[in-house]
Amino acid sequence: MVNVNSFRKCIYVLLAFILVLTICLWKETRKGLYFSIRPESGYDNILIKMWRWGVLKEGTVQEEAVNDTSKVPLSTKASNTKINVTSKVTKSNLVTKPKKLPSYLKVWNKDSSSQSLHPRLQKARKTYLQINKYNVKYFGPKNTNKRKPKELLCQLRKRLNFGMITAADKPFSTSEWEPYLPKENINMELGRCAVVSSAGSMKSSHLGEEIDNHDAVLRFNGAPTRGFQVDVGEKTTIRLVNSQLITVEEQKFLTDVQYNFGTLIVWDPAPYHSTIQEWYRRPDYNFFASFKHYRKKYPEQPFYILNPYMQWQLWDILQENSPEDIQPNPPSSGMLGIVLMMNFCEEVDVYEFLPSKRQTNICHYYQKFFDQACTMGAYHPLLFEKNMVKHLNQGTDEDIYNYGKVTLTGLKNVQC
Ligand code: NCC
Repeated sequence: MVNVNSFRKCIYVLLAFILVLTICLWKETRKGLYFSIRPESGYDNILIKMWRWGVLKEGTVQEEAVNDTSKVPLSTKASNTKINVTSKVTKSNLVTKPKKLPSYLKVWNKDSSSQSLHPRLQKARKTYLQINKYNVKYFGPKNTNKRKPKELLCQLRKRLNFGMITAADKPFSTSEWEPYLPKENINMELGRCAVVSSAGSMKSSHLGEEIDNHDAVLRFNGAPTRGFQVDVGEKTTIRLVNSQLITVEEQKFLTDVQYNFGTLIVWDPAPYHSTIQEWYRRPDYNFFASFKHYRKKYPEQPFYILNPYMQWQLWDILQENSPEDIQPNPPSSGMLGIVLMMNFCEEVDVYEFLPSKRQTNICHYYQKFFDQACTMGAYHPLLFEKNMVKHLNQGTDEDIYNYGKVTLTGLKNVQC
């Protein structure tokens, strides 16, 4: 009898141990499914340090400049008001670092081809090319020899129309629309800006403080800050949302308080190079009623509709600079937000658009949903967008590897 009891006790202890072990393992997997090209390890960090101290010969490392921590108070006033937030980009906050990481620490390759995609995503790209939903007819050049970054910046500066829909634009120039639309275009002059991708790899990044130290921060769609401040910060100057988000009721756009901060900009996929009138008749998501509803509820909050031209002007530049056919669908909110900030700001730091060592198949930092398409693209030509952003990066591969951070120059600084 005694033996049976102690046997039972042993079994209970064993079961309790297995349970604790399972919980621990489950918690670990929730932190993220990492598949960095090399396993993330202390060894990597030692190698990076050796390289930075000059023990490894990949380049001479200069002392890192201290981050500019000056916080400029933000004011987001009602529409039509010029928003002017600048902390000058000076030599002291530009970091001089070597461009190359040791070759065994890989970051995004600017010449990535669709061949490197998972077969499912390759198939998705081909299907979108066949469907050609937006009736894309592209007859321009396809560039196999990449343009120099400066030429590419000039293309962006000269060819993109960054305007928003105003009350003067037909068919919005009616008394019905007048109360909802700004009379003038958006006018922002910003200094150092941050763009925060919604990628799962933002999780555990501890980038919150660095992000909030920028003069202005742009976020996307339903990406929350509450509960994630340590990793993504809390400052929200602009939130760029797609028309699906504001139309679909489950997204709670009209009721969730997280949308009540900063300036909102909505965009909607339009037919290829259509006029505003054509697009108005055939929007991808009929978001206009929802837009008006929100404006009525929060009339003081600046809320703009991005003109439908910019998405396809940007798409043309992406296609022109890619040797392959890219998906004939508009660029992602991420890419649209990056070029918008390049237009508004003197300098733009983009976080986790190019994946860091924390790369994961978890789609968003705020959801437990796995899909490689979120990072590599299925509907959006994300792969090609990321190639372009890598090509334009003025920061270092080390910053990409550690922080998923690329630094882009403001378009106003570009002499064309
Ligand atoms: O997922 P989404 O994008 O809201 O992400 C915003 C931008 O962050 C970059 N990103 C995101 C995840 C990831 N793993 N890597 C990344 O680089 C991308 O640049 C992305 O644009 C969108 O672009 O608007 C998109 O919106 C969602 C969805 O509509 C909204 O989240 C609202 O729910 C789309 N998902 C679906 O339709 C299911 C997504 O395809 C594109």
